[in-house]
Amino acid sequence: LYDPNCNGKQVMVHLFEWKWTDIAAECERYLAGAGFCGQVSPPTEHVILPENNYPWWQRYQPVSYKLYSRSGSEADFVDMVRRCNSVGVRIYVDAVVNHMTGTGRSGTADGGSTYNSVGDARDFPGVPYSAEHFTPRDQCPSGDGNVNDYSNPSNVRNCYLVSLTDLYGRLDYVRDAVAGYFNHLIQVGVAGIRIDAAKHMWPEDIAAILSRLNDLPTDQGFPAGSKFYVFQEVIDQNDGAIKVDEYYDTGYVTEFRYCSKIAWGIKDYGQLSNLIDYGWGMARSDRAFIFTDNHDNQRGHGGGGNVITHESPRDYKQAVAYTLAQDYGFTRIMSSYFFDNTDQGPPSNGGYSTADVIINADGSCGGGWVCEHRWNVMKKMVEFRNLVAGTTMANYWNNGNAVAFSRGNQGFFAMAKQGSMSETLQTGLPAGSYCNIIDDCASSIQVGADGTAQVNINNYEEPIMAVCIGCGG
Ligand code: LM2
Ligand code: CA
Repeated sequence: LYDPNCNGKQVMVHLFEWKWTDIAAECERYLAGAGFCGQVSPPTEHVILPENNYPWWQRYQPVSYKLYSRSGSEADFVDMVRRCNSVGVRIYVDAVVNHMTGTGRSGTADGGSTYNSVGDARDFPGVPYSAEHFTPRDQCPSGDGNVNDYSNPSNVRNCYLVSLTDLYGRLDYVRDAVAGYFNHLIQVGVAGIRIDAAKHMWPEDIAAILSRLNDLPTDQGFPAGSKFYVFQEVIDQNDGAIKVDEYYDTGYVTEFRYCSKIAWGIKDYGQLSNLIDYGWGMARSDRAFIFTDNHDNQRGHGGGGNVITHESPRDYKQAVAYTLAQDYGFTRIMSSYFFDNTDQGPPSNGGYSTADVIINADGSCGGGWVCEHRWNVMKKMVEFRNLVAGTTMANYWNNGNAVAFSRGNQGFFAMAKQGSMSETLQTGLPAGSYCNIIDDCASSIQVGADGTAQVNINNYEEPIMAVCIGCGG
């Protein structure tokens, strides 16, 4: 439940809207060597909306739990999970189980299942669900049946989120159906899930689903008794009745306050000293699932917010580097595609067919894919985070323009907002010479017997130093 089952690795990348065939290849050619695990987009059958030009959010309107989506078929999905597992890259699925499609929709999904939510109909024969499996209207204290009062948990959890047909999670039938979907993922070899819209589900309903799950399969390399890793999407920005700590018993929780905090800290380095504010109610470290931005808030969805994204590369590198250097939470990196409008789907071959990810000769991506996870700073900081795992931050120093700290006596990190710094600092490291992995060892520090070193940074675009025992080896 709390172990990402990622063989000790500390970071996952969200390969937003990638096809299964591309992810399988990426596991083998990049993620395994770079030390990542990976989150994928919802694999279930979903609505198809040509009238909205096939937006990315089609996949947040499931039609059944058949594994047939814009990213590929069940056979492609199984092949991806198995190939990734065999190179040590664990896969986490984005699971949409609070609801099915929006109201007023009908048609046939890409895996062949029909759906009808027009009027009072709630027909999803691919599961199957019918009207009695959706939250009764008298359970929702809202005038129009939609979520509109975040101060009232019954409103948030029993009403329809942006008119999405809300599953009645109190029913054993619904719990069994969702658990059946998850047990299918487990049998394939998926290591865990993001629970989409968990804030809109009752924690006891989530617990009841999880209590029905099998252990992870030993034939996919999981130690006997391994549990499905769970991180729950709970957007708690101190603006409503639902708090992240209600969900600690059922897994990790997304910590969206971290997104605003790191954005603020990069703008004003002095604020980095107060990054984790338990007075704000931020989740405890062993339950916090953190990221600088996600697929929603990078495009103003899911509540949006002031977040730094790949569109400001210099700030973004600092934000991700700091996130990976410090010791709070379990971390996820975003891997995006470029977009002109906030609904736009992934790069396509025309219409609904998602384009391949292009890998350029220099290792960057083309064809409209950003691939932040392939940027040099991100790759190196993932190496750093994996190697210093288990240590805590120490020797913290911050003068408002530059910041530095050690990770126990294993690693040392420094960053300079204006692009340069020159300071004698305590590194916490044993005496010796250590090279900066961020600039591929072009610079280094000499640590004396007392643990101090002269720390110089002179690099405007990537003003970051990371050294550690074992780094760059
Ligand atoms: C989430 N949080 O709990 C995500 O933060 C949010 O982005 C997801 O919505 C939501 N869960 C449901 O999974 C996304 C997208 C919405 C989109 C929904 C459903 O951000 O814009 O809503 O997926 O596809 C769309 C339309 C909306 C319409 C709805 C239902 O944008 O206008 O509501 O479909 O037809 C009438
Ligand atoms: Ca609900």
